[in-house]
Amino acid sequence: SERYNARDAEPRWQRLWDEQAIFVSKNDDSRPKYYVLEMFPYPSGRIHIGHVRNYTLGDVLARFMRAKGFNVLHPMGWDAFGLPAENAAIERKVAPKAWTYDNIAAMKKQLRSIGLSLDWSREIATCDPSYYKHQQKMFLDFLREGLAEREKRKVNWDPVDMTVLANEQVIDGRGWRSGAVVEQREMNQWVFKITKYSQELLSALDTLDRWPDKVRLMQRNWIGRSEGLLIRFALDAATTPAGESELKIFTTRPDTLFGAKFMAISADHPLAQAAAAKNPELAAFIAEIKKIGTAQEIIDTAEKQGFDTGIRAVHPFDPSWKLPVYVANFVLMEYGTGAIFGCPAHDQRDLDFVNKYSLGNTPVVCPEGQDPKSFVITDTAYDGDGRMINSRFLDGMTIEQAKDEVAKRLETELRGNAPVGERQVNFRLRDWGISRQRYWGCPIPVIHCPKCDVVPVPDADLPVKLPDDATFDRPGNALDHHPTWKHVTCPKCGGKAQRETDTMDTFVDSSWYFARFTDPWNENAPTTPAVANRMLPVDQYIGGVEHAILHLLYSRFFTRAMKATGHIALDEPFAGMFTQGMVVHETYQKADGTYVQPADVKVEVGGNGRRATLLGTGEDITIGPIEKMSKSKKNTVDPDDIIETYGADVARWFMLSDSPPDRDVIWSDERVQGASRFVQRLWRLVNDSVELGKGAPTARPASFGPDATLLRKAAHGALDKVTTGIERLHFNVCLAHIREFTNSFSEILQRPGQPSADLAWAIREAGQILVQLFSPMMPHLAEECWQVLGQSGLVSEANWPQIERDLLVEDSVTLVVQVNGKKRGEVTVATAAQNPEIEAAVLALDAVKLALDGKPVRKVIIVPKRIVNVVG
Ligand code: ANZ
Ligand code: ZN
Repeated sequence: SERYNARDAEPRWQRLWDEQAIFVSKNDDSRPKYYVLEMFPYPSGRIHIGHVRNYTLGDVLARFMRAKGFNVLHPMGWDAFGLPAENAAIERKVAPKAWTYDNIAAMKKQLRSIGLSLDWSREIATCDPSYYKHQQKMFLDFLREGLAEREKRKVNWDPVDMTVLANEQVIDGRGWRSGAVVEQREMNQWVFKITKYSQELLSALDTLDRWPDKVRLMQRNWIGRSEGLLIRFALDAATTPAGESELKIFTTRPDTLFGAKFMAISADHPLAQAAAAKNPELAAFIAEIKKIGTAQEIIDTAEKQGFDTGIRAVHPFDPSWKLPVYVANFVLMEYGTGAIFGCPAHDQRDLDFVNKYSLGNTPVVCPEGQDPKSFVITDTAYDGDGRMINSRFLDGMTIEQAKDEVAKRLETELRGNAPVGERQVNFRLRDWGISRQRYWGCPIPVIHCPKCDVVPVPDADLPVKLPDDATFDRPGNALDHHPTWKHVTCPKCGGKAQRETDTMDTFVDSSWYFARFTDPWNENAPTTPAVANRMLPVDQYIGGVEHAILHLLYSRFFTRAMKATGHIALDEPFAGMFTQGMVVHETYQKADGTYVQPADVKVEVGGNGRRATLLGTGEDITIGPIEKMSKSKKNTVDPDDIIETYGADVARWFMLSDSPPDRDVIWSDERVQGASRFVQRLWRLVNDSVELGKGAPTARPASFGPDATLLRKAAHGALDKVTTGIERLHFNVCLAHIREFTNSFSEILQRPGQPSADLAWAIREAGQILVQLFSPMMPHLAEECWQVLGQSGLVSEANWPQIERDLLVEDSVTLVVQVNGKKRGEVTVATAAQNPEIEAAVLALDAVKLALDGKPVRKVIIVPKRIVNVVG
């Protein structure tokens, strides 16, 4: 038979699948549903190899579940708002909308060429008014429900992109895109009240047992729950500015109160402001430390600095004990109360601080087994377990007991009418600031009226559409510059008013697209609740671990907020989550350090290992480390090139073959070529099997001879293993089983002579099973083979083969044979063999006779399925 020609076959099958709408899923389908979703792409212009991996993983599962009889929902769309479109507008003078839709068209073509089983009838682009109209509606619903609010906030301002950034978009104090040093500004911002759900978002993580532990842990840490105590420290009146009398702190370690050496407050704390009013030096210090901003990484790494305000606080358990109050750069206003007491012996930051300002330390927790008298702290704080020391009435207690004792005493002690201490749970999670000063995003549908303040845009006026004629000739928000767009009349009083010109963070767009996919045709509402509730949750979501925190957390919040506003009736959007590894590749550098593309390098394996030279010039090239594919390192491969050269099936097979899907896979041309050879091998094998299976009877033979049984066992064994492998997403293991089965299959096909009728039947069966097994991974080749097998219809629509469990039973077992406890050999017997049979087989072994050396057998001990010990 001829070689398999992917270039001819692949587009042909893609067209056919399309024409017959094979992968379109209907909402009124009565079969059980299965929702497979991969994170939808940003339309940057080109599909990259990471997309190919992501979508192939999802596609294998989708095709498999379809064959298993599910109504599979496998949609695709575009996360289409965002900065790059505006940058393109600035750099290339092309409108963001045109740029985006051109990219979508180009990428859609690329996606089609991969042969994905996608339901394109549900395609959505988040920049389409028919999508963001509903997002605006939900914003207004959230506003009514108290889940959206306007708030004056200190924000990270990117002076180059001229926009507010979320904390996570600030990396090492710089904007994630512009790289500019981020400034702090107070601005009116729209926020979503995600913190209303802090505890719920945390607790529900325990129910997500089909999520990676790693991701759940990251979310837990991000939410950051801590149990602690609020303590009101009295301030020494003589040292305190008028109007101030106490300092409220939050601590998770009230047990360490007797080790306190100082108090510290944030530069933004009102007490700091009050003290600075009379102290220019302090005011200057505050101005200085505010420059470093609020980004967590910076604060954690910056040198600890403080300034003594002169104010003294009174220890809650000892009126004569006065503690100095510092303004310190490591205390954040946004967490707890913006004030702390410092216990240097047991907190590293506090220790660094006292060591700088010579305030000393007193250990109050002593590790078990350590003599308290010799326990001193110098440079390393002790944060482990132990018993209380130097702590008066707490001495001898465990940390937990001491925490409880302090809480009890301070809870019951009153000052004024209020208790001095109060137990409190704090979360690190902040409300989600969604305002962005950008054009290419979803407009926030409110109007600012000088008389009526903030007025929601009436539902009937939605969507608030972006103007198509924005200009990008100066920095800042093009919506704000637009000559007419923002000028409107107030819907309430009819007076002159202005539209909100902030647009929503693009994370909002991706927080509910999975729900929209369930009924993207509904023009009147974001979802059709009855449909959404039936089709959700997403059964398997697949994407990069870079979205492990924000996107997933925001989506979990959004689902709850949509439930609160009646759009949906569930809490958790993603029942199963899978984070895929990256595609990585070696890097190649010239002597001058510039990177060159893999395509321009020749790698040879010689006596001294691998050596690389530049094609053409023969210049020496340094082989660098294996890294994530990136444009800057030039270690990318273009999916189009691969598909053009080898076909989509080869690219898909390679993506699945080498590593478990959650690990990185190293791109290797040799292995891609290996996959390509395997495709031809399968093609030949299937054709040969048709040839040899020709004489097979239509009816299943009443019995099978040894060869046929061997083949049937191999086929059903592979079927069994691939089935569970796909269910567990162990795709690389599945591929190994398919290869193994291919080997046994071709061995049998190569036997000389014409196969008997039963073997011919088994060959035909094995051919069918083989094609179905690889059909989720290499669907085009599988369709082509399916035809060769003489099957009617499409393999994409065939039911998954039934496993004959009887064939999976191992019919022989191998036992270790010992004589007087020493291993002498092995024996293989029928699984069904009884003890006398086994005994006879063992005693007949030469090795056993030799070891017994003529002595009589006293006993034979048989450990079923494992060991036979002959005692002589
Ligand atoms: C005294 C103490 C002694 C503390 C000790 C720790 C160890 P988590 O677990 O993250 O909630 N803290 C409280 N508010 C702060 C703020 N706004 N900025 C910086 N630090 C703040 O951390 C709680 C601990 O972080 C609190 O407990 C407080 O220091 C500090 F041996 O109080 B601790
Ligand atoms: Zn008005």
